[in-house]
Amino acid sequence: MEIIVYGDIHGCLEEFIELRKRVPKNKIEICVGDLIDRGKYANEVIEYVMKNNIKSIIGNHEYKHIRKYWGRKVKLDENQKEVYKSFTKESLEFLSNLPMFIKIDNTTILHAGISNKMDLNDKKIEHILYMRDLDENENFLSINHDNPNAKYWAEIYNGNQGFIIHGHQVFSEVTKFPNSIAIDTGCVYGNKLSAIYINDTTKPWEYEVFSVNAKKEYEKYYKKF
Ligand SMILES: [Mn+2]
Repeated sequence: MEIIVYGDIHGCLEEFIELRKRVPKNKIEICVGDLIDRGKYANEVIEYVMKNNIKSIIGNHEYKHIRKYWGRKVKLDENQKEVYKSFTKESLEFLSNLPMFIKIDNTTILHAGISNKMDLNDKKIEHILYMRDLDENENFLSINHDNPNAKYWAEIYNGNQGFIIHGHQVFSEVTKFPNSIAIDTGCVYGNKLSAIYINDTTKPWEYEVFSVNAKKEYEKYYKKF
């Protein structure tokens, strides 16, 4: 199958529309999650995705808003409160029905990452929305950890859940790891929005990259690219 996968959009609708003009046409299009928050547009991005029949998986940002919608106890920041208010019922329903991951042939699309101990068929797989570093026993570490032996998950991932396309962790360029590709190039932080075109989902390591530069720095990144 031929697919296009887009990195974290985070409300950068204008760059997303530009990027769609540059990628091969009439393919299955999939967003890697984090369509919303931080950037200028939120409900507009969701409506655009729905209208253009673009697929998406859940990112940690969607998950927060969905849990709010489901009546769970969630702490939204000031910006997220405004974003939440802007959602139509249709948009919230759309977000509520997104899958945690999409697997096509040997290609797995998920938001953040996975460890070799996890199975996508497990019941509790929320960590795939937040994964960054693993400890020496390959256990999940939260974002503020101070473990000096921590490793970024993709450096040790062995491919047992398919070749993974993901976002979440920002890299200045689309970055290939042994069994995965990171495609969040930090558009909302003023860098660029990227997509990859995979011509055959049985061979996802053969891909082509497309990018458009961010129109501006919408939010400050915590470190330099
Ligand atoms: Mn993100």
